[in-house]
Amino acid sequence: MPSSSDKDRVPPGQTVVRDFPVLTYGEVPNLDLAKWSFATFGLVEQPMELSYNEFMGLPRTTVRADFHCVTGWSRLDNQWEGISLREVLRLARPRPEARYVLVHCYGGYTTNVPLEVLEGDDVLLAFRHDGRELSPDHGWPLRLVVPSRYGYKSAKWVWGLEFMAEDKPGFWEEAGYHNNADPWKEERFD
Ligand SMILES: Nc1nc2c(c(=O)[nH]1)N[C@H]1C(S)=C(S)[C@@H](COP(=O)(O)O)O[C@H]1N2
Ligand SMILES: [Mo]
Repeated sequence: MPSSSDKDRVPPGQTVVRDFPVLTYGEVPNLDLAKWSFATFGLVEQPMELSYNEFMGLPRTTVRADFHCVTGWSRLDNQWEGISLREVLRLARPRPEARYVLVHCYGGYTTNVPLEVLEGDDVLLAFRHDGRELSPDHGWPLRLVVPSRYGYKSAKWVWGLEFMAEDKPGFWEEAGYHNNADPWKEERFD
């Protein structure tokens, strides 16, 4: 519900929307759950490749968070259900040298996030939004949600996390969008 405190919740240069816009570069990938998997690889003690059922068997969490797209819209009070990134990190066990993660998506999209940011307690791999399964254009069956950064870090159709010692720009970061993407600092472009 909107309230007078909305103002403190909306970062500079953003406008609140009530609908849920779709922001996708390119096509919505056509995915088959029987072939779908989720992987952790790179600098981890326990590389994994989980089937859909294996992934869905992990303990679940719910996060309520605002979502800010760099193009200027913010959607407040999203309820996300999924698997906490902390749970994935607990299983994968990043090596001490791992400091950055490149998030890989079906369709080829990537985004880079520091490991420290993924350790935040509001970061999750979500399969439900506002009480419903994700729709295909919002990332079904699985998307990352990183509430503390602009939306381009919240990768849709995720298939894997690559743990790295050095940072490596993802799709929009390579194209000139800000590497850190903190909406409260208006880190839109680099
Ligand atoms: N795979 C993939 N993930 C993506 C994108 C994309 O184009 N491809 N767009 C990003 C951008 S710019 C934003 S703002 C959010 C938008 O999420 P939504 O379409 O569910 O609103 O998804 C992000 N994740
Ligand atoms: Mo965006």
